[in-house]
Amino acid sequence: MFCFQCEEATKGTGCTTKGICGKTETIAVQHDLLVYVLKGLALVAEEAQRRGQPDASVGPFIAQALFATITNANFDAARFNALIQATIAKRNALKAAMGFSSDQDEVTWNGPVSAYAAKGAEVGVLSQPDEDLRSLRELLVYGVKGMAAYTDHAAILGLEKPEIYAFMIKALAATTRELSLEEMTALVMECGAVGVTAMALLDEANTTAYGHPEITQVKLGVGTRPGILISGHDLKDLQDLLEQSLDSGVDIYTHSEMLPAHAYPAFKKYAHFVGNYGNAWWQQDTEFAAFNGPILMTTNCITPVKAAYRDRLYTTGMTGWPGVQHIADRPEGGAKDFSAIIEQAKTCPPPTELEQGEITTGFAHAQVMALADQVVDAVKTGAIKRFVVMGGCDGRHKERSYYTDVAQALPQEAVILTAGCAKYRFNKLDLGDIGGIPRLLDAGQCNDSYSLAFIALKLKEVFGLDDINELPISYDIAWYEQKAIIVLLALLHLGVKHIRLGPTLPAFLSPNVAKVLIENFDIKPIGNVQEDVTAMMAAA
Ligand code: SF4
Ligand code: SF3
Repeated sequence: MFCFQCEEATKGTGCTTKGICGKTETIAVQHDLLVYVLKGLALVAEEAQRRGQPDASVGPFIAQALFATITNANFDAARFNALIQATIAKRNALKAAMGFSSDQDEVTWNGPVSAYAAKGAEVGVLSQPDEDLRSLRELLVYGVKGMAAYTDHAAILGLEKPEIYAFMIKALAATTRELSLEEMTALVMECGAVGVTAMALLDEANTTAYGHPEITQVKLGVGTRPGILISGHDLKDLQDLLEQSLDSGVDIYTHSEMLPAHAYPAFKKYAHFVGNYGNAWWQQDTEFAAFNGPILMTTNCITPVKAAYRDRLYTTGMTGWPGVQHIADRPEGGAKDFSAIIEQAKTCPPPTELEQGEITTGFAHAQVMALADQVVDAVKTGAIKRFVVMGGCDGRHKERSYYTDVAQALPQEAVILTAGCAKYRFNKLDLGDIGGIPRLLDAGQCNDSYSLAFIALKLKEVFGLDDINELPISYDIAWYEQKAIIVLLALLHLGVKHIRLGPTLPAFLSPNVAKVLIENFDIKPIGNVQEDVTAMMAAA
C-alpha cells in the first residue's frame, strides 16, 4: 500500500504498511481500486455527456463513493467490495446503453473480487512515475473527494447542482490522460472554483432546512439521564435522531464536528438536545468509553474501535467499521430507523462527566452580518486590528499545540474566526471579547467554511476594497483530511494569499508543485508561534 492523502502520512511521506489512521493494506488497495474504477465510470459518463445522453445518476453515485474513501470515514472491506462492484456494473451498463467501447483499462477492467487486491496494488498513486504529475493528480483527486463530501451532504438535504457533478466527472477522467503540468494546474484551480459553488450549495441546504445559526451557549457537562452521542457532520441524521428520541427519556449529546448543530433554530426546540461531550475526533477512544451510552458516527472521523464501546457504536451513511452495527439509508422521502440505538440507550448508565461549563458557537455568516455595524466600527476605531482565520481540522500530532499557543499569544485586538474541528485546540480558552464581540467566532463545522469566505467577501465590499488581501485578515489554517483540501483550493480561487498551512505541508505536494503554490499564492508552513503572531498582526 501507499497512501499520503492526509496530514498524518507516516514520516511526512506516506503510509506503506498500515495507516496511522488504522487503514489496513486491504482497505488501502480497495480505496485505490475504487478510485480507479470511478475514473473509468467518469470516462464513460463524459462520453455519454458528449453524445447528449448524460446519466444523472452517475454524479451522486461518484460523490458517495468518493466520500467513503476520505480519511477516517470507512474501514469496512465488505462495503468497499460492494462499492467497486457497483461502480463496475454502473460503468458497464452505461457503456452498453451507448454502445461505447474503449481500450482504456479503467473502462474495461472487469476482474472478480478475488482479483481486487492485486489490481488495487497495481493502480495506486505510485503507478504514476512522474512525481509532479502524480502530485497534481492527487491534489485534484483529494480536492474532488472533499467536494464530494460537501456535495453529498447538500444532496441529502435535497439540493444538487449538475455543474458540480459534471466537474467531478471531468476531473476524474482528466487524471487518466497525459496532460501537461499547466493543464493539470488549471484543473486544480478550477476545482477550487467549483469547490466554492459546492460549499455555497451546502450552506444553502443547511440554512434552508434548519435556519441560520444563532449565537448559542452549549453546555459541556452531563445530566442524570442516559445519553446518545452523535458525531460526524450529517445534520439530517441528527434531525431524525432528535425526532425519534423525543419523550424516550434519553438525552442527545453532540461530539466533535456535531457541536455547531446546537446553533440551528430548528434544533433548539428539542429539550432533550442537551450539550456537547468531549473534544475533536482523535480523542474518541477514551471519550466514547466514558460516555457509557450508544454513539452514532454519521461521517468521518472514526478511529480504530476499542472493545470498551464496540457494542455501543453505530455507523451510518458512508461510514463503516467491520463488525460495527450499520444503520441503513433512509427510504425515499422517509427517515432512518434509529430505534435500535434509542432502545440500547435506555439500558445504559448516564455519561461520566468529563468537564463542566459552556462554550459559544453559532457565528456563521448571517449572525456575523447581524453584528456587521459593530464589527465595522470596531475595525474603524482600531479596537479590532486583525481577524485571524484558524479553521480546518484537528489531529493527533503534538505540534498542533501551536494553534492553542497562537490563540493565546494573539493580542487583545485580534479576533479569531474558526470552522471545523481545529477549534478544539482553543475553543475552551477564555479569550474574552472586544466591546461585546467575542474574540473567538465559531462559524461551525468544516462544512460551514463557506461562512469564512462569505464574511471576508462582505467585509471587502463594506470597506470598498479591490483585493481580498487588503482586508485585515490572516489565514492560519490547520489541515488533516481532504475536506480541508477543497476549502484550501476554494480560498486560493477567491484570491486569498499568504495562507499559513500546518502543522505540516501535504506529503503529496512534490517540491515543484509546492514551489508553484508558494510562488503564486505565498502559501507558507507554520513556524515559531511568536514570530507568526507578530507577522500576522503586521499583515505578513
Ligand atoms: Fe496514512 Fe493518512 Fe492515508 Fe491513513 S489516510 S493511510 S494516516 S496517509
Ligand atoms: Fe475534523 Fe475529521 Fe477535518 Fe470536519 S472531523 S474537520 S478532521
